[in-house]
Amino acid sequence: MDQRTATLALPATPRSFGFFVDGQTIEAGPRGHFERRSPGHDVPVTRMPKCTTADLDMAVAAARRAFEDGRWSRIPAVERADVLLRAAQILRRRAEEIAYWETLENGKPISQARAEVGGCAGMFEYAAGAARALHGDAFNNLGEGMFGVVTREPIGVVGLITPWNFPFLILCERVPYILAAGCTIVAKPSEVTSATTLLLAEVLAEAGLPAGCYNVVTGSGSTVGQAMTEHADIDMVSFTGSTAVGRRCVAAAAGNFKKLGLELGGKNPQIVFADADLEDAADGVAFGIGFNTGQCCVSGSRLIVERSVARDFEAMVAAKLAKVKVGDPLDPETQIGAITTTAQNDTILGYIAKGKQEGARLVCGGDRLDFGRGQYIAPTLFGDVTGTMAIAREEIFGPVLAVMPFDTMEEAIAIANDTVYGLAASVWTKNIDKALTVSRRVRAGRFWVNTTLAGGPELPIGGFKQSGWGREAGIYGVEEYTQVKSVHIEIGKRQPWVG
Ligand code: TXE
Repeated sequence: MDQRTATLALPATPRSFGFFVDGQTIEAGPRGHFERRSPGHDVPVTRMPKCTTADLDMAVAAARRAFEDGRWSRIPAVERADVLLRAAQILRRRAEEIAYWETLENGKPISQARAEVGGCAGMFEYAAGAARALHGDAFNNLGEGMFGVVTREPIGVVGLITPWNFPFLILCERVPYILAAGCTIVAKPSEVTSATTLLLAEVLAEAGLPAGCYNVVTGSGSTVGQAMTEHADIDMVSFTGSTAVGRRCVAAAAGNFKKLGLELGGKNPQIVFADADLEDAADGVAFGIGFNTGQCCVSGSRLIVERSVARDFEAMVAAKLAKVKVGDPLDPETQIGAITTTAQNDTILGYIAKGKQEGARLVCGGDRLDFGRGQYIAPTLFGDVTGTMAIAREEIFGPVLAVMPFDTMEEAIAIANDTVYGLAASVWTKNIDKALTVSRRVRAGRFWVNTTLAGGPELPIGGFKQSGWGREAGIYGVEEYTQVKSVHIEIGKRQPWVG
């Protein structure tokens, strides 16, 4: 049977992983394991070493040695590019295996995981080019006796803390760019989704990345993650996760003033004008909240829709959501899989209860779906939501959409900006003036016109306001992991200070 059209089988026994330091896989041994159960099937699928802060120290020391001796940071960019291109080829070859473990640990549909791994290979290809394109600046306007050059240098050892919603995609929106800049890495994946971060270590080793340049320490956020943000020998931490932990990272980073990249929460608006292609917009809005079970920092979780079409449009979105195929993540037909963690499942159900309590009108969904095993929630839509309700203000991180009508463009912009977050936004209209005005006035790091959740290796990712600091991906994402040095070069003899 064709593997890509059949529902895949669960592993017979959970797969045990070691962690990865200085080119070596180290078994858990006396550290013990975390066991991960598939959220879609409620069976154990992987076992990860419970690493300690001593393991982190060992990984940081390896990354520091690798950085300082220049085995990666000082080789010609074309050689770095070769490794990244080989990694892309290996990723494509091993895509099926990576997608399988991603789906088992995360609960996302296998078809989506496959597409994500393909996208990740593209990130490596783009970053290979960016490694070679990265350059500084020259100042030939300083007079006869002086020439100025600005160089970009890799920032050093980067700690990478990633979440469970896109374990591999978020990793690959960073790793190739960090490597392209010439840095070395210690990665700490979420304790519930570490498998594919470790599989990437095998891919990079096979691609020829020197030992010590990519290390993975598995462990809890409160121990290994916290120690990483405090570590005196890490030059920069890139953190993706909750705003609360992001705040802790800022405090911890003060120790050695390490640079931080932060991608945090979002409460992203979808603004729909009456003149939009409403069929297209309804599909986009349903995708924007249903994709990855709404567990995306860029999910479009607030539908701000022109009042004249609000009720009809709400019904169109509800009809779309009712048709989406929710179910077994290993079934290639599935569009929405399981909720990744039991804590997140409880959080989402808690917000649904709160929405009802606060007087929002439940249009569709609103409950868990019972498939006999695993945790699933029906895509949910609330009408009559006001700006003070929790479901309008707080990041739910689940398939729950809040509908808020508007009368004028000014009002739509005001509602869109009435949030502490600023990660992403979409506008749906066939009027170019409205599209441009809204795109300029909404405060968000990513903006979509007549589409949503579009991405790729070229355009940068990151947030305004409390959604974060810095940018990942694109040439900006490579530059983020560099620092600039100014070099003044005297031509001829300098003007003496002492006569
Ligand atoms: O995130 P945490 P959680 C949001 C979303 C979700 C909420 C909670 O709203 O409901 O966060 O999710 C590591 N120092 N997002 O609790 O705890 C942790 O091990 C250093 C938005 O899972 O922030 C994991 O690797 N690191 C989001 C990573 O941080 C620490 C993605 C994220 O976990 C740490 C995920 C500490 N003290 C959740 N504590 C997005 N922006 O996409 C934990 N970690």
